[in-house]
Amino acid sequence: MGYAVSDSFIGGVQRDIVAAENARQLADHRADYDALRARLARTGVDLEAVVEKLMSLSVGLPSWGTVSGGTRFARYPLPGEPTNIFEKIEDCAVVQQLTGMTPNVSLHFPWDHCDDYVELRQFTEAHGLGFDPVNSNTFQDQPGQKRSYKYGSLSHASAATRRQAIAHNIACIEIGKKLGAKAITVWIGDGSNFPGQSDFTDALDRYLESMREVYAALPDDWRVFLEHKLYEPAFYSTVIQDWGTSILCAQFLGDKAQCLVDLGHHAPGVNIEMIVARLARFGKLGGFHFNDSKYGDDDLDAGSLNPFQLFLIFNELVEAERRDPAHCHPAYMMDQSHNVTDPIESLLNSSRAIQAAYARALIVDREALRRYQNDNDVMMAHNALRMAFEMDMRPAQAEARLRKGGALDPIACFRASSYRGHKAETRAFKPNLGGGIV
Ligand code: RM4
Ligand code: MN
Ligand code: MN
Repeated sequence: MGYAVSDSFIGGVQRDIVAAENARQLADHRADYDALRARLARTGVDLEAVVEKLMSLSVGLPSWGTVSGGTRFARYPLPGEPTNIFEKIEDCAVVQQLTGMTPNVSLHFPWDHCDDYVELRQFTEAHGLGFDPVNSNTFQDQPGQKRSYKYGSLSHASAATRRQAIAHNIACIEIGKKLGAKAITVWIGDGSNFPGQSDFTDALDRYLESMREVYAALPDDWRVFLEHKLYEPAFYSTVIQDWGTSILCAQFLGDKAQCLVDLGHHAPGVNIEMIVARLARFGKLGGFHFNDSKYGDDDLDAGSLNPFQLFLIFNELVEAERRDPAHCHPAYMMDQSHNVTDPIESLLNSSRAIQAAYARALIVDREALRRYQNDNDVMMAHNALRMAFEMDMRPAQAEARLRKGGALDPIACFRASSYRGHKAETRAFKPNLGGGIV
């Protein structure tokens, strides 16, 4: 196949570039870190403990997020972008190399189909990566596919189409088993565009019946994540449209079924952090798709528009973990579409934004917050969150990256490496200029 692993192939950014960039910034970094440590110590926060926590943060990379995304109008491909799953893994390895916080890749089938999954697993592991949940795709027809998903998949009125969609999900589980993944995320585009087109209850019943079969194919140590989204591609009704339907379905299916929250999949203004708290309370918070959104499922870079919301979400995640450390382990992933930036840079920057939200959530004075809440001291309760959000935690974040062998300034290293320029010379350029999100 030509994807033999060799030393020169592994690790996209030359180690000496990272070392030189880190050395150049080290003295400033040390001074900033010491200042932050002293500042936080005055409020009883141990910065070392925060850095330890940051070092354990793991956010999965979406294989599809390594390629230039697009809108339904157009796509502007980037020379040097990956053309297959092996090249996507190479790019993910760069993000992990520089951030140390993205050790797993989430694959999407059939987009990431390959002939030899043993080879893919070895290749991925040789690049220092593993696998997060696999994703099925029954929202699109594939060449040669027998039955169309135009009118739905797992909830389709035709039993034969439902069988095809069920078989695809089970095939994804089989691939995931070969790769060492432990979960499958199921998002369907099923719904309707016209009032009257579909019966809400029948469609949901058919979905549940199909999902029961997918659920039955899960190995003992696997989970299935149900991902809701309010609209698109269906513009009138969607079968799994919100977290209410999602948790009901997860409860119907059983313990291995949990809900996945994609930050772009809610109506504007919805209190997503509260959804997180509710799902966690009932043991159904399975996973996360990080991105940012202004209008709908925009798939913008995490934290680029609303870092306060991202912080409030992490605040709930930290709370949930504190309440139930044995059970609350949501799988964190990014799900973004990079339309106008280099995807690697977007993934680096998004990692930083997610890490920042977590770092700030970790320094909330929870005892004081509880006290203010119980005393109905509204302003001080609010400020307990605001003060943490307004703290510049970048030195702690950089320290966590450094201790994991990463970069003090990931984007500077990436740019210094000329990685993309090199790939533009060596990778085939197969531009798909048509519309479509990926
Ligand atoms: C959907 C949803 C899914 C993702 C696809 C590409 O809107 O977010 O998670 O797999 O897009
Ligand atoms: Mn998603
Ligand atoms: Mn989405």
